[in-house]
Amino acid sequence: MTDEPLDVGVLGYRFMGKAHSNALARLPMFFDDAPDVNRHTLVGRDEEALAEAAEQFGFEHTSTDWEAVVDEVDVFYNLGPNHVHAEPSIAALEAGTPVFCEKPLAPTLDEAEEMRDAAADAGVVAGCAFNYRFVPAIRYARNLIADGKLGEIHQVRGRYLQDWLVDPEAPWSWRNDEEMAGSGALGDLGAHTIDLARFLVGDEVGEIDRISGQLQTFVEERPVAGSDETRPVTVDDAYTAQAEYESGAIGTFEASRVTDGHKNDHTIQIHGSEGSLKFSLERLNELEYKGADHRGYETILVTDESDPYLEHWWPPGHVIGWEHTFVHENYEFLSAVRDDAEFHPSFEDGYEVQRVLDAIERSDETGEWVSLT
Ligand code: 4PW
Repeated sequence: MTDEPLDVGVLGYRFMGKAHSNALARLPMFFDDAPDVNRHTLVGRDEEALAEAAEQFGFEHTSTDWEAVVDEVDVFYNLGPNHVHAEPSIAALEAGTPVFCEKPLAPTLDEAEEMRDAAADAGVVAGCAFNYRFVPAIRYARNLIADGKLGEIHQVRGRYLQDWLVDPEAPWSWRNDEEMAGSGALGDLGAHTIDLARFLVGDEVGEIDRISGQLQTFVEERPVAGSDETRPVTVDDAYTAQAEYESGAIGTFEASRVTDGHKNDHTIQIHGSEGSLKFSLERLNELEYKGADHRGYETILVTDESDPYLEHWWPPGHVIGWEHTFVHENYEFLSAVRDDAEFHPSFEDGYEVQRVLDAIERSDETGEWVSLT
């Protein structure tokens, strides 16, 4: 345990770079007991864009050389595209530097396995940034489930729907490329739902025992921004899957980036012998709960001081948003680094999710159920 400020190096300065930098800036203002953090070095390839981002996000230094940075800082954040998750993260771990890596852990199961093993060998904190575990209403739901309020868990239903690729003219990006992303909606969105289900009911239902799934690509090529060229789309636009857990509970999962009208619709439902729960990211301050003695669902507003993380924010009813999930996960991750304590979701958790993603892809290829245990 150390009280020295932690020097953080961050690779990536786009969407996730901004979300985590905002969280680091908010921590001292709202979480008194969070470790002190220096936004030390921002890492990227384009010097001009990097300098601009560093200024905007409050970083002291920039670097185009991640290899030098992983050894120099106290904590390394890997927020780059999926194909740059493995090498820098493993190098940081080999240098004894704790790592926080965006999801999915890697584009392939082999790389995820190498990352998991590197974390185990290094014996330092290695976290996979599944931020939706840190929504207060999700924590509240997990506590209800752990208290037995739903009875025996029978069914899990999860979907994550977006629509930013429904337009065939939406430009090609690394997220459309198998080499760089691994998979499409499956890894980008489905990974979150599979992790959330593990977090909510993993203790009750165990791991997924077998799964079957299908992937579909509706738009085969997309224009390259600023040119007349197109590039092939080599990942899925959407997937569906059905699963059986070790306990015999069953689950259905789906994700899509082409579901017109759904911007960021991450919804999970849990059904047990004595009750049900529904959560939707579009109403993230609420949880719908039906107990055994209720005729229907009641809506619980999860904004009280006694609710998870909420004593740090505003009075009851003063709702929080998507960006707060990043503050909460950074608080937990950095506290674990300072205290040399356990942190979840870990690289091991990220690897377990990757096994499921890989099994769904294999099921799509063979048309068969795939066994995971
Ligand atoms: O959580 C989501 C991600 O996994 C985000 O809201 C955006 O869609 C960014 O990447 C995916």
